[in-house]
Amino acid sequence: MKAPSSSFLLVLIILHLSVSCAKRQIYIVYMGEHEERRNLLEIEDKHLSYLMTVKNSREEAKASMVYSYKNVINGFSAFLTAEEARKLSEMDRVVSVFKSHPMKYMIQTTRSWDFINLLTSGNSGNISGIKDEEILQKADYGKDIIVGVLDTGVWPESQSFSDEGMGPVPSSWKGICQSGIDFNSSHCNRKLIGARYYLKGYEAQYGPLNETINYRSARDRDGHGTHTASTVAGRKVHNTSLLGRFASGTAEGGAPLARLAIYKVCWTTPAPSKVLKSTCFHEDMMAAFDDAIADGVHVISISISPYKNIEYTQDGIALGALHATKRNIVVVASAGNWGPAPSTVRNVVPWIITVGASSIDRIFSSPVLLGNGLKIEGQTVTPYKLNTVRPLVYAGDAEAPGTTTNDTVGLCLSGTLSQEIVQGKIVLCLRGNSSNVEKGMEVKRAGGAGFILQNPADGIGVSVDAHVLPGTAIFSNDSATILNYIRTNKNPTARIVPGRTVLGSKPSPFMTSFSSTGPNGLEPNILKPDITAPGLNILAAWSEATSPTKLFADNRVVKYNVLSGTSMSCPHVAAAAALIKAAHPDWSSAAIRSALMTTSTQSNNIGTPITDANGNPATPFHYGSGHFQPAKAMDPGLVYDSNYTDYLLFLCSYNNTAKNVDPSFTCPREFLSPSNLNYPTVAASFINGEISVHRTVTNVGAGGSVYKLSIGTPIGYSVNISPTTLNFKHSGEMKSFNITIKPEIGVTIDDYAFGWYMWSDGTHTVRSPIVVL
Ligand SMILES: *[C@@H]1O[C@H](CO)[C@@H](O)[C@H](O)[C@H]1NC(C)=O
Ligand SMILES: *[C@@H]1O[C@H](CO)[C@@H](O)[C@H](O)[C@H]1NC(C)=O
Ligand SMILES: *[C@@H]1O[C@H](CO)[C@@H](O)[C@H](O)[C@H]1NC(C)=O
Ligand SMILES: *[C@@H]1O[C@H](CO)[C@@H](O)[C@H](O)[C@H]1NC(C)=O
Ligand SMILES: *[C@@H]1O[C@H](CO)[C@@H](O)[C@H](O)[C@H]1NC(C)=O
Ligand SMILES: *[C@@H]1O[C@H](CO)[C@@H](O)[C@H](O)[C@H]1NC(C)=O
Ligand SMILES: *[C@@H]1O[C@H](CO)[C@@H](O)[C@H](O)[C@H]1NC(C)=O
Ligand SMILES: *[C@@H]1O[C@H](CO)[C@@H](O)[C@H](O)[C@H]1NC(C)=O
Ligand SMILES: *[C@@H]1O[C@H](CO)[C@@H](O)[C@H](O)[C@H]1NC(C)=O
Ligand SMILES: CC(=O)N[C@H]1CO[C@H](CO)[C@@H](O)[C@@H]1O
Repeated sequence: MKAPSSSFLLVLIILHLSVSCAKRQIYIVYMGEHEERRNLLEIEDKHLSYLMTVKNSREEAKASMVYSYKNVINGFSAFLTAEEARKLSEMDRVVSVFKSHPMKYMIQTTRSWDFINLLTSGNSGNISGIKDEEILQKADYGKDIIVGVLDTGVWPESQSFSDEGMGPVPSSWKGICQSGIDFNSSHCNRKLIGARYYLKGYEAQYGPLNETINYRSARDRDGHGTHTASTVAGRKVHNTSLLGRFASGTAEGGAPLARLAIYKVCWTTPAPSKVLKSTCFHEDMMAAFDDAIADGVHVISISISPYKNIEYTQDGIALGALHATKRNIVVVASAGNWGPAPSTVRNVVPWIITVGASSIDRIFSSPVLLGNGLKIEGQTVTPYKLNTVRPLVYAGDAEAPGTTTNDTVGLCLSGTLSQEIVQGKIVLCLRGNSSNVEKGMEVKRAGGAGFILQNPADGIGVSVDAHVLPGTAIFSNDSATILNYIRTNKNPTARIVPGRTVLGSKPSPFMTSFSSTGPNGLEPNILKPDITAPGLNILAAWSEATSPTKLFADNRVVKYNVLSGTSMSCPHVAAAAALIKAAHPDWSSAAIRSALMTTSTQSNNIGTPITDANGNPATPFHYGSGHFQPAKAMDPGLVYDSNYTDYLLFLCSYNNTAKNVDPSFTCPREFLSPSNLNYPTVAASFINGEISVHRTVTNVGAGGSVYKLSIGTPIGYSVNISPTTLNFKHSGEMKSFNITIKPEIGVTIDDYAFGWYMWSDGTHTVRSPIVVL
């Protein structure tokens, strides 16, 4: 099992509803957008009148209604049978009707932002000639920008959300601070300017919220939402660390003066489990989008990604994001933690910035010293130390009879270890079937002194945990070495060196093995993910209502915690988008995305190409355009712009689906290929002959600049771009060019090919990857 520890995933368990009428399910009846602001009661009445055409009475219609979307998104969600859904889909003004897919969702750091600065100044040279502090000043630290975070809520008492010294709430803000359990308007401030919660979908599917396992309010029980929100916009907090020992330093979000609006859409999964897990539903997320747009957020950060790709027109996140994009709200989402297998990237619509996860230059070194003198590298953030030599045992040799099968031997699953054998020893646990922290809990239960954990992911990236006992995680390939030592020695022993934080690790960044990868499973002609940012072992604020491991049996409380996942990289990019928005309030969401992507880097801190976790060169399927460099993105030179109309034209070429989101739009008679969306990357499926795509760039730098072209040709193809020089007389001017890609004669290509092209005026470099599929 290569999935990362479930402690950093928001997971939705497949539901088996045992409702009396088995075929009743939640559907979303989507009606596009509201034409004008009307009386909210009238809208709900109107929605009810649609429902009444398929239900027997007004009461029945009312009882089946889950949400009426009233602000921007027009539509409602309701319990329907397949037949009722079909009838509604044929009604006037109904754009589409789709099932709310019950699916799995996955759901600041001291070092990660410093590391970005290092990359900009150290690795790529002082090209922009501006220090990062100056950039932050130029963006006023994101002062008037409002970032909406759709997640598990927030722990408002965290110092990261202090509003000390902050100016008044921007006058454009129209949101609220919704009261609920342990949360009222006094919990909002000039930093945390809004908070709302959505659980009608959750309750419709799971029954009433068990208030002993979560707060009926925006207060965070899980920790994930507090972590992501503080990564976007946490204040500077000195001397933070995990458990006083790890990753210590100053924690600060990427846009420290930006405002936060919290939309709680994920809730504790009621299924029995030793670890707290959370669930998010489409209909709740659509309601949050509907409010966030009306409230006046500028950026939306959504560290939630579906287990499976959902068609664009049936995906609550994609639809909500389209309405947001129409108003130039930047939507940033996580790519998913389902890597490294190909085509695992999620949130693939072209109007969302999709973020992969890479490492930073910090490790938590805790090697294992074997009795034979061998030293095996390991990492940990457990506060417990066991710096003495102890007998070492393999879990597979320490199990109570009958508790495991051939498939589960050695995995330290709950209830398997024999206390008699394990007592006082260090236990080697193999990966699979349970999370890292659950394995630790089992070793502790059986009286083990410490444990060595085989890392679930292959390669060099190790996601660390604050285990409940001494322990360290080793590279997955090293477990065989330790097992061999145990097998060939009568009295095997080991010592676990206590963990310590080590900065400046090289090479960095590398792509994490869990980060979801391309090609895009829905529309391969749009490259996804778009970009990568730090997502491995990130320290940020935490909920004091859960433990750092999220194990129910762990009673520790921490203010900051270390987590890994694309959930952690997404808010880094959201923060960068907020800074750009602050510096360039008139830029479109596509221009901001373009600025981030075309200025990203493909090399690491030793000046070589960024690799995957196994040391092989990473490709645009891992990182899209590359690793973000916020300072450079402030001044990109040129941008690839697109607007709502362009996205609808894209949907025309995508199976003619524009009518499924906006029936007022008429597709042209001849569709261009989806590759022609004016995107900052080029992905094109090769059919035969040649591929030709069109691009337009807008000069956002000074007038009088001349951009020259350079090309990195994909192996086996020729690339022709015309013209090769772009002369801009003034700022705001647009220039178009065509890209033609042809296979070289006599070459048979049976794999993906990667290349790039770049415009440069000597100061700015505007780079785009090319992928031929
Ligand atoms: C970068 O260059 C500018 C001028 O080109 C200089 O003023 C600045 O100090 C340099 N910054 C660093 C970090 O070297
Ligand atoms: C909000 O709750 C706190 C307790 O958490 C209480 O002291 C305060 O009076 C409440 N404020 C309002 C406006 O209800
Ligand atoms: C609510 O959760 C608690 C803690 O998990 C559990 O003991 C209790 O039985 C649950 N109540 C209901 C009604 O499910
Ligand atoms: C920082 O925190 C640690 C542990 O929490 C404490 O021992 C130390 O004195 C603090 N340092 C400063 C400068 O406050
Ligand atoms: C389990 O593994 C043992 C030893 O490798 C083998 O003898 C046995 O047949 C296996 N059992 C099953 C059910 O596969
Ligand atoms: C395991 O992988 C790491 C990182 O790739 C490498 O440094 C180490 O030598 C490998 N160990 C073995 C036993 O192959
Ligand atoms: C969108 O951009 C296109 C150019 O790509 C332009 O022709 C069109 O007017 C724009 N539409 C809107 C609504 O701004
Ligand atoms: C779009 O077309 C492809 C094949 O052309 C098909 O696999 C896919 O299911 C279609 N999607 C929709 C939304 O119709
Ligand atoms: C790009 O190609 C199109 C269609 O082939 C053509 O009409 C257009 O003039 C070309 N544009 C440039 C800038 O070469
Ligand atoms: C329930 C479960 O996840 N079982 C898996 C345990 O791990 C083995 C391999 O390690 C899988 O084959 C099982 O499917």
